[in-house]
Amino acid sequence: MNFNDKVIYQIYVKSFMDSNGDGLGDIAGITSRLSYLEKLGVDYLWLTPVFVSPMNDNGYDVADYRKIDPSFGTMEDLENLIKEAKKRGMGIMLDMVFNHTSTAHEWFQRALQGNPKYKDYYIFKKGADGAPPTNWESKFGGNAWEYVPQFDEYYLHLFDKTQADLNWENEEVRKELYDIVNFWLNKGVSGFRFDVVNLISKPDLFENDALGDGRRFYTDGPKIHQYLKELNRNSFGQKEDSLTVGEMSSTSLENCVRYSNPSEKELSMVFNFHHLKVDYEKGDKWSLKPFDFQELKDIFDHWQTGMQEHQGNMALFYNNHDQPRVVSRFGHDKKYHKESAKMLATSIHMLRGIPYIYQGEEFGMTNAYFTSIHEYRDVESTNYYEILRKEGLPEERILEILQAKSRDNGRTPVLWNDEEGRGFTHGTPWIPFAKGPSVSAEKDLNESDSIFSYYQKLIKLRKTNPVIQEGSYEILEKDHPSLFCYVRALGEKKVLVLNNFYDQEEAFSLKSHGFPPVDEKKVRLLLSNYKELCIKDEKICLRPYESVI
Ligand code: TEU
Repeated sequence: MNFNDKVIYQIYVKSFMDSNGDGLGDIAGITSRLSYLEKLGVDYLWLTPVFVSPMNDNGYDVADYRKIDPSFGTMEDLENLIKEAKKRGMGIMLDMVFNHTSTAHEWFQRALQGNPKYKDYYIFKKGADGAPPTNWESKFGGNAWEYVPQFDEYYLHLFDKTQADLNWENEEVRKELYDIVNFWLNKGVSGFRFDVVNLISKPDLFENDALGDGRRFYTDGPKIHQYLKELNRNSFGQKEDSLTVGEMSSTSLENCVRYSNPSEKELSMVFNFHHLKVDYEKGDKWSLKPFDFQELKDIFDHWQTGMQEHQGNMALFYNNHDQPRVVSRFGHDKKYHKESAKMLATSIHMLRGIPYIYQGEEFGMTNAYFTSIHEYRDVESTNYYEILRKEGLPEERILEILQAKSRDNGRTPVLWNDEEGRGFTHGTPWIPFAKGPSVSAEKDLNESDSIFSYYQKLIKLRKTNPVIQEGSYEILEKDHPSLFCYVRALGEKKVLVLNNFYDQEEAFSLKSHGFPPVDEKKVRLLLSNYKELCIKDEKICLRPYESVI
């Protein structure tokens, strides 16, 4: 099935809406906000993991894939959400974390007791000369192997040490996972996100890397395509209309084409993160660097053209629960808050692919602006705080880096209104509210030029224009220092998208790109984030952060 007319909304459950006053978002909270989501016009709601978990990584450490964590509610709550969402034309997508389980999972506990069947569910290896099997670093800092004294062996954990990697080589493991997907399909779930799914196939040989970076050994690993085809065939592939998206860490275009080209029968679409590393200094996330606009465009262009040429399908996004808020990152969250929020939305929604909106983005939520380490909750942030301290960085510098880079920037509770508890909770929120510019859903919705209404229009444009769903993509003014411009084309129709990423006025000449002048008949304004089109000397002038479609 083709999903090009669909828009997906991501819900970080813990921070979306608290229905019972314990300070934690929950499933019943989501149900209570369905009319808001229906009004926005989205088709699917992707829920981050709601399964039983010790919550060391906020649910990405699953201890039971078939049960709802009590902090999020009950199975009945989820069934009710599926039913109520369906009434409003929305499907529910669940987040399947299949690269690893929590060490609290029964399988791992049995493995620790020495049960050979379950030990083979994980990746246990002998050390080498008193050191771990390899020098690979975990994504959350430190070595990726944890020592288990009773076996004199180590188990692999690419993420936290409480997230043990599963052994996909073991057919029993793969079958267990298919059954889990089928269990949820039978509950009426419409789709799935598969967490870091391109890391599941590990190499035959575990070797050291000169710099301790093991990524080249396990990223898009040797049997990855075989495993995904098998997963497809044995579970969601049997339901034609289920939507699947794979989260692909440090992946390649070539592999993403295979993951998402329908003829390969693997997944419906893929996330990749190359465009979100353009503010990393030499690949290091824990550094500060203004984002490289040219690099951002080059990456978009490379992926748009490559995926189009080979019929791959891209998930389009800037925000999620692992990323700082884009309006604070590539936009201007103070002086041009509204303009830049809308411009960034335009730049991504009009591309070829399927757009994702992350909770709060639709009314311009910003970074957290925390000033003390005690405000952070994320395991990656607190680990790196310690690591950077040990490296000798001054406290203020570390806090400055966290302020820009921490995953908690995207995890503060949704600001529904201006009351105490911000419409999110009647209790104490599990993490402080964002301290940035004051925004709220209610405030935004009350304004005639709300960011929310702009998102509604973008969604409507996609739904009513086949050219946005199916059209080809081509970049214009490739090297322009401030503009990201592209054309989508289908048959006789063309949609021209102009985005100014900076606060200086720029101009775009229709004529020199072969377009007729703006008039009622041939060239029509579809949408802009400014009130009226500005034309000077037969050129479209693009004011600070202006978008014109
Ligand atoms: O994220 C995978 C991932 O690649 C990021 O966590 C990334 O490593 C990190 O942001 C680096 O800065 C997925 C989930 O989205 C994330 O929340 C989980 O923590 C992770 O997998 C482990 O399950």
